[in-house]
Amino acid sequence: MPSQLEALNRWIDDVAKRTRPDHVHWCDGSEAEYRQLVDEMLETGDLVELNQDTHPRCYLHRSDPKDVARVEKLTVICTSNREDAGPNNNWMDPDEAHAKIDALFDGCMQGRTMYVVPYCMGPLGSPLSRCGIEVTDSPYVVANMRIMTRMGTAALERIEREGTFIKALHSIGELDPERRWIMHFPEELAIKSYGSGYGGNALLGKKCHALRIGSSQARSEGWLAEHMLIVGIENPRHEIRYVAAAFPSACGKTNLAMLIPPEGYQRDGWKVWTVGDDICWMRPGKDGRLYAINPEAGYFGVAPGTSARTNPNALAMLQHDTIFTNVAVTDNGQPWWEGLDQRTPAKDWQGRDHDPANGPAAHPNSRFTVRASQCPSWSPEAENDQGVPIDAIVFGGRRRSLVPLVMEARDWTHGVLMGASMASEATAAATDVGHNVRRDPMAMKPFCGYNFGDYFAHWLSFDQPGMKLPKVFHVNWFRKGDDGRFLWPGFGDNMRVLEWMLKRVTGEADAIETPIGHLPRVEDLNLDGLELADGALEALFRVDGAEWRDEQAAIGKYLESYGARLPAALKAEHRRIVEALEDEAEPAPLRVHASAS
Ligand code: O2Y
Ligand code: MN
Repeated sequence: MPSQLEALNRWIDDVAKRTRPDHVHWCDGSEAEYRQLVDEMLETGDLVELNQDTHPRCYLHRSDPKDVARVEKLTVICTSNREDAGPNNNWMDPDEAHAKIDALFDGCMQGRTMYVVPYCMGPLGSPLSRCGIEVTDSPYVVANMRIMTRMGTAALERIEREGTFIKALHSIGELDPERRWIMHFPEELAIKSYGSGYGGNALLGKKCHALRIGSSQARSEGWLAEHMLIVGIENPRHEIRYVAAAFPSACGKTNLAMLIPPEGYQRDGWKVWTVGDDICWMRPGKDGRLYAINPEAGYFGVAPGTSARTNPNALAMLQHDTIFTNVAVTDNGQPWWEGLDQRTPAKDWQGRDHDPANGPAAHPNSRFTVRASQCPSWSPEAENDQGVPIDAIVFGGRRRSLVPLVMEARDWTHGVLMGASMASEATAAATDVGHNVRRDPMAMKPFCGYNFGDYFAHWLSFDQPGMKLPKVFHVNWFRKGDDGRFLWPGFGDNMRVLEWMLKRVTGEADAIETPIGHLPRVEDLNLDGLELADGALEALFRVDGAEWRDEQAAIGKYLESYGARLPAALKAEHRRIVEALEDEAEPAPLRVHASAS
């Protein structure tokens, strides 16, 4: 048997033979190495210095204008059996996929340096963490991986000790959208990505490893790799309870992860601690609870919309040591994006003089990359090797109508169904039922590395005797009134909903039972200091029987698309809800004082 180091060296030699770089650099992850990379990128123009007086060690990267986001249609799962990838993924036969992408890799690094980047997803000493090696020809990717992961010598040492790692090969190639693939080989624990230097396509530790390969590994090893933020909520008795929450993009995930409680809550001693803003790995502990780590060490957040009102914590952390990608710049060299403030930028994301006729100044998917510990609400528990115990799992989507502000699943199976039927508006829709709403189970549609039918079964399998599973909730911050305005203020006031959930966890609050889940009683929601429009509360919790029967019909159709792989228990749970809705002509339009279990 070759040692792990020999196997690694052989793989690196093979890659170098194919890609033919001028130099090979093994990254140690040191500060000196990072500085050297930054200096080289400033020299080549890959990075532009921002105002170093107001934003020390902050830089701007402008990506190729045709390379600005993840590309789902070029993202494939390569399994021997097509059914294992499922209808939720693009599929390619592994041999065909290797042949296709290896042809692109041939000689692609000539004239470039090949960087070997050992990284660890999760705290270096945690049994929940997993390692990988990304080989890339992009210094921008290396710099981002150093912020986003535990990268360098310590990760390499763990790989040598552990004897296993994900092989992640990346080249920016020609940045040609016609010669671009993001391929995953879960059976080989390998990733190959060619032709993009952007975010999820190129920082292979993130979506490719921590979610697509991670979810498949998690299934075989008995844990969960989820697209979830993790927050700790500290109450005035200094007890901290942890919540994991899954939302599709554009639902304010980073804002919720860094929430600042309303003034009254702060006065009473409530605090929010950020463990993670995007990805959560959870596994059962000896006590039957689920313990979670954030496999990442940084945030790759969307800049537009981030402001002193929406996310003061994020704004504070972006004042230094941050790489910005595709934001605009003010005339004094500061980063700028839509929603930040009233200033007019000088240059847009492509470096052109700003002209509103060209569209937004910052690209709508412009990003910041920053170390997680720079966030004022960062939780030191993010470094806990054992992870944090999760008391509540929250699913959510953007729904202008139909879906109440919050509801609680009656049990784990119902919670899994809630997650499996999650949906969010893709565009401003006239009506909330039908093709404008995209189903996005557990917010994992673009990220689950295997068949969703098997994934739902894996979720259900955690419901075993002795397990103390989290309570499951569904939220909708985005319900609108007849006047088209949001009924709920969101942001810091979402704390009120989180408090109700945690009261449910500790048995301190009652609830109203409806066919679709348990709703809060008004007296159990802390609404002190909150001014809502007349009738808003009733509208936020209205459950319309006819609309919900239509919704359940749409959910049933969607679930059927997973055919024989759909677990019978999930089908039965769906049937139970359909029948309960049929039994009740008009379920529970906010019964303020009625109470149920
Ligand atoms: O467009 C990209 O490549 C970034 S995608 C992304 C980045 C950070 C967190 N979440 C996401 C996502 O698409 O869910
Ligand atoms: Mn995400």
